[in-house]
Amino acid sequence: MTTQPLLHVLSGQAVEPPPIWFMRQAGRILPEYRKTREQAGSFLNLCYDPQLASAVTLQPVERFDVDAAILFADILLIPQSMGQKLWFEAGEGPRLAPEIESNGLQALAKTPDFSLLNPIYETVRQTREKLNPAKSLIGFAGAPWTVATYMLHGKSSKDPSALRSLYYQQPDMVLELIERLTTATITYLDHQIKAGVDVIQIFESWAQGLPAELLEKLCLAPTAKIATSLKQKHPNIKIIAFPRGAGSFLAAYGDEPSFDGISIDTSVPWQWAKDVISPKKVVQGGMDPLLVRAGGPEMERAALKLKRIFADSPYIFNLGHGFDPGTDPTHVSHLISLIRQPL
Ligand code: 1CP
Repeated sequence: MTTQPLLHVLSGQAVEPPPIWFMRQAGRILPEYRKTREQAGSFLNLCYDPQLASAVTLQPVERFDVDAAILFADILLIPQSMGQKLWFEAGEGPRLAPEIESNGLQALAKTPDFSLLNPIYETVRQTREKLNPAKSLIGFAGAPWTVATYMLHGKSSKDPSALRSLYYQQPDMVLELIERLTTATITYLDHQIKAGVDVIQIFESWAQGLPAELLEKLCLAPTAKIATSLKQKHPNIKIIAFPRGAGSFLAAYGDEPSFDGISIDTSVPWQWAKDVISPKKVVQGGMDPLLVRAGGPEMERAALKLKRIFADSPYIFNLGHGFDPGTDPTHVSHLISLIRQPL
């Protein structure tokens, strides 16, 4: 019998109070994170330094007593191991070069160097060793389409429709890239599980606006392939899919046997998720991160409403996306104490 509330709920049992963790709980809002990040010199140095990355992974558990730690890393380490250069422009975000849209798949290394990812597994080992056994350690990766969007344009695509057009113009190239990412991601997550993570979350951050046919082909099918393969190797691993912006196509995610949990974004109606997804999968998240930034009565009202809707169903408390960087950590502590009070 597991003592981890997150694993308990992911096995399909309602837990009261619901387990709590937050997306981007480590890197967005904590002053202690900023200190460690400074010590590391750069974000990527931090990702590849197991001792410091492990310290940062544990910080939110130490400060907030959340039920899970999420590995400190990034979804863009995979393209780096596939041969693209990765760096971060201050105030602008990630850059990958050479980008694939104009250079084709030759932009990638003939032989990917997946040994670059070894320090990440070491972070997992060190973290699992230090983490309280009642807390879960979540490993993660980006879903292939989401990672492909950065690889194709070499940066964050503010205009996702350009990527759809690219797919319609060069479907074979995009599908080949997704296929390679799927294979690499299976290996990456398999190693995270072997190193000790309890749960995997797959982030599909750029599903929004895709027609259903593409959601099926580019998002759901590759994500399900990853999850199915991981479950074959590790039958007890729990897997949460987070297709942000998938709208009512979430129902199809609910039908995929290899997922245990579905994380819902800010736009998903809670009652709809409870009625349509809860009978099939554990629902996670949903609350607007900007409510936590605001704090006060609006945050309190929303938190209690969410808790009421999912009372008696297996549910993981989380937000509809990562914390807003301007969020005051005392709002987070207050939110947690509210969720942990009986209704
Ligand atoms: O709590 C944590 O911080 C955990 C570690 C974590 C995770 C789970 C980081 C650290 N990034 C991620 C996931 C991630 N990275 C996603 C999926 C979740 C989401 O949609 O937010 C995505 C899309 C990325 C890509 C990425 N990496 C961006 C987004 C750019 C865009 O397109 O808007 C950025 C800015 C990064 C860098 C990054 N990753 C993590 C941190 C702390 C940072 C900031 C680096 C810095 O400038 O110091």
